[in-house]
Amino acid sequence: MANTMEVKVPDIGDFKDVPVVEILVAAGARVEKEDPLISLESDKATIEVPAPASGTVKSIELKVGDKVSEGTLVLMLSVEEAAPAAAPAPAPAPVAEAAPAVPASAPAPVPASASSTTAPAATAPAAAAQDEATHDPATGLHASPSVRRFARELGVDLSRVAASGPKSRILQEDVQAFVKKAMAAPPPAATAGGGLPFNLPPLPQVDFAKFGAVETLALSRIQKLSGPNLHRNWVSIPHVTQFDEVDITELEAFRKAQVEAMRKQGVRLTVLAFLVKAVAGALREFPTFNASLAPGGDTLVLKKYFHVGVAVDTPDGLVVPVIRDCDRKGVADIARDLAALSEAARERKLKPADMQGGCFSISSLGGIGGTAFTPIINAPEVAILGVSKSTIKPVFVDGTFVPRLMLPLSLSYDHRVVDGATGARFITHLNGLLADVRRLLL
Ligand code: CAO
Repeated sequence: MANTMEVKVPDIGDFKDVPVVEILVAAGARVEKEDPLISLESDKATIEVPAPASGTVKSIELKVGDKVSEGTLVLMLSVEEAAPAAAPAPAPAPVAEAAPAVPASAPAPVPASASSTTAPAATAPAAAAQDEATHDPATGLHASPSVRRFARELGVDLSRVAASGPKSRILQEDVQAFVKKAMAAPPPAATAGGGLPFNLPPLPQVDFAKFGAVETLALSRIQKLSGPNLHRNWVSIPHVTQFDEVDITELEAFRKAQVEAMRKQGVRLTVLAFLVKAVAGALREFPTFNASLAPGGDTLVLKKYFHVGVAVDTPDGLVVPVIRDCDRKGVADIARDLAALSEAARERKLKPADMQGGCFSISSLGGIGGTAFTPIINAPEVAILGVSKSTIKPVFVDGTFVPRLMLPLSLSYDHRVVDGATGARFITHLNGLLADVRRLLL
């Protein structure tokens, strides 16, 4: 007949209010007498509380982080044989006497350290007993307490360690191999202030072919090169994207009036050249947009030149050649540079210097479509302008709706450098420059 037993923290010597660092079993799990149930860790010792009898865990009565002393209720255990209604778990030393043999594949004992010892009463055999691998149904992990302790000391998340032991058991060597690999890996992308922003679990590995036909396609060289940089920029820069719409009706009328004359000079005049010019004007007005965070993240490097990068779509992927000194160039010269650089990009003739020194980038998808998007900042720049397709919209002017050509803008900025009000002022200023093309001449 099954009895329910309260399992309490046994005599743990002078230790009081010791934090629970690990719960080694879950409700519903079958445990054998002496199996470790929880780990406690004071600043001097690690103590594992063993099961006083074999049975099934009915409920866990504490959680990781709780502080416990002798007599604290650990869990409720359903035991087959008659048992006292309440029993403290045996002290670690007696546990050793009843401990099962350590399997041949058991990891080497963890070297003793000041921060990791057994409980005062524990003996060497006790430590060996606690090395019996336990399976945690909650996490699916199979590892002995000493391996768990070893991993904990090194700050290793066991769910990220590949198991090489029998029945997918994680061995001490597996933890060591994991740490070696992590140490050999290149340093993680640091933020301007240093440090890694996330510690995420690996993505699930899915066999897509199980669900239907698939084919694999290698990423292009440019995609392989730019992917890690885009990822770094996306996770390490706090992006804010500010949207706006500019009335470019007048600008478009002016552009159309010039297109033919410019074409005769070999210049293809699109709205993008005006945008580059307007951005240079806005950068002059808002110096923190024409800046980069210095290493360490405490100071801003303000640039006194105005070089604007333009994202160009090529069959191999995206590249960002830079148009130099846009503040000093007219719109026609900018259009000429833009055409030359985008042609060189598509013919793979860009030189590394053509893609260096940019202060701010523009990514225009206006020739393709879409209403808005959230461009990723091209670090170490602090902002980027996304441009979408202009469309004619009804705009309420002087009491009536009139058709106006509206251009959607999406400005992403680094919120460590630019605050929301400055972001809104920048885009409003840019809007004003584009809405009244004469202001671009000033
Ligand atoms: N709204 C409406 N029409 C637009 C427009 C806009 N915002 N921008 C351009 N157009 C029109 C142009 O006027 C042109 O029309 P015509 O064929 O009648 O002359 C047509 O769209 C194609 O323009 P374009 O794209 O060839 O020229 P551009 O100067 O606007 O852009 C370049 C040049 C190199 C930036 C562009 O070709 C390009 O590669 N864009 C993609 C950039 C990109 O992929 N960004 C994404 C980055 S994130 O992955």
